Amino acid sequence: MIVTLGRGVRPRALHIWTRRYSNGIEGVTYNNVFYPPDEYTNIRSSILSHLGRNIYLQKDHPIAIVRSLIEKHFGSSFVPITALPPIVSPQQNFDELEFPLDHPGRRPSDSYYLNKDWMLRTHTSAHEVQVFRSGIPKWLLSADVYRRDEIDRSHYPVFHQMEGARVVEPSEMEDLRKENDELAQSLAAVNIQVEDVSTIGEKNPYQPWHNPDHAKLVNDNLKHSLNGMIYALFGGLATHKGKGPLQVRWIDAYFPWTSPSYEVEVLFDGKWLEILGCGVMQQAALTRSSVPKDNVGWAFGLGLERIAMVLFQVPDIRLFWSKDARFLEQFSDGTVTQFKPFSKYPSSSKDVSFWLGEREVHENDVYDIVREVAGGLVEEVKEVDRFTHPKTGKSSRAYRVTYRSMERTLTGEEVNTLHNDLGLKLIEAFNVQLR
Ligand code: FA5
Ligand code: MG
Repeated sequence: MIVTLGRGVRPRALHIWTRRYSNGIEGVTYNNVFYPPDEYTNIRSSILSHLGRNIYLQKDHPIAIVRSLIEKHFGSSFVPITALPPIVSPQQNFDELEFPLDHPGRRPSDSYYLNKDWMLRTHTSAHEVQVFRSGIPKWLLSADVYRRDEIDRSHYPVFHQMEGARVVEPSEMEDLRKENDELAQSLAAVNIQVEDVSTIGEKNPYQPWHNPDHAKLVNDNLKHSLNGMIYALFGGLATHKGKGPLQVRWIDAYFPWTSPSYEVEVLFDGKWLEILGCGVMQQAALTRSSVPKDNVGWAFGLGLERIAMVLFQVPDIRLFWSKDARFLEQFSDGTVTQFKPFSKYPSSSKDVSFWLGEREVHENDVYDIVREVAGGLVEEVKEVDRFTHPKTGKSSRAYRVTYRSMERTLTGEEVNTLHNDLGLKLIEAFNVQLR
């Protein structure tokens, strides 16, 4: 992998940026391809440095362990797919999946763009059409995904998803009926309680062009397959803790490329945790992949970090990126063990407040600057105040930044330097005035 900044293909240090564009980016070269910047460019070196880390493929890494557990559960008939490059077109990430043009996910405030034609995938669904087109009927695709989001212990701009999908031909429907009966029987025999509050109907319909019997068989297969997977992952935990059955909940959802669509939640420590989104593939998306029109398919996308944090009891999502042996040496392939915190180092919270200039500033722009300055040393950023002066009409914002290293105690001086640097970067990027 080569990540270079600037016009040449010559690799340069990631911290070298020229100030040609508002965010200081001259352009990115990745795998020998140069992506010229334009008004969409909002990618930063703190994000680019994650490309190619591939922690979901790393031996004995918790994210890779969860991936393998799921692949093992689905068995060898589901083809595992990995290592697809993270740079995709907005066509792949959105258009091929029927996203409307005004969908908020398309905004540069929510997604990372290299330029208007290329972006970092925001979900593994970006590869659905291409994989279906290859003709593989059952597959599991894992990858790193990128989203501009808030900063706290469960949100990091890079995380991992696994996409699973299956397409069924009309001639296979009778076998699917038998398979569904068997899956239902084995689920009835284990300690799982599935609450299904989803309702097929006007808001979440079967597709009118489907054979209703086939659509229902595929829909049932989706539900049984995912309940089985969830039990395989979490069932041991619930039983182990003697807390009664594992509780799973299915609720209606909306995704532009599936109908019906669902989200699945698991009750964990008294809270419902969203694990995945899924549904019956919209036929338009399958047709785009050259899948014959009487085939019916399902797809799901789950968050590997969400599952790993629960299974391994990892309290902060940043730990997955740690290169510290005290973290990495605790895990080994094929087994789920509880993370033993090596220490909780002290945190330090500091406020930064500023008057906005001419420009509106999106909170995700602020979070990206914090990541740029503090990297893995920031635990949380909270907006603590938004104010508009009644006379001058000037607006101000205040954020509380919590710094903490997962690996050592930060000195007061270090934190002050980071925080001063943050102030300077905010001024530079948004032309704001510190209060
Ligand atoms: C999607 O990304 C859809 N592509 C899922 C899908 C696939 C639907 C196929 C239908 C068919 P969503 O944005 O809800 O949906 O994310 C899916 C899962 O990724 C979530 O349930 C969660 O487990 C995980 N996830 C989402 N955002 C984050 C985040 N910021 N940090 C960690 N995990 C996340
Ligand atoms: Mg969701």
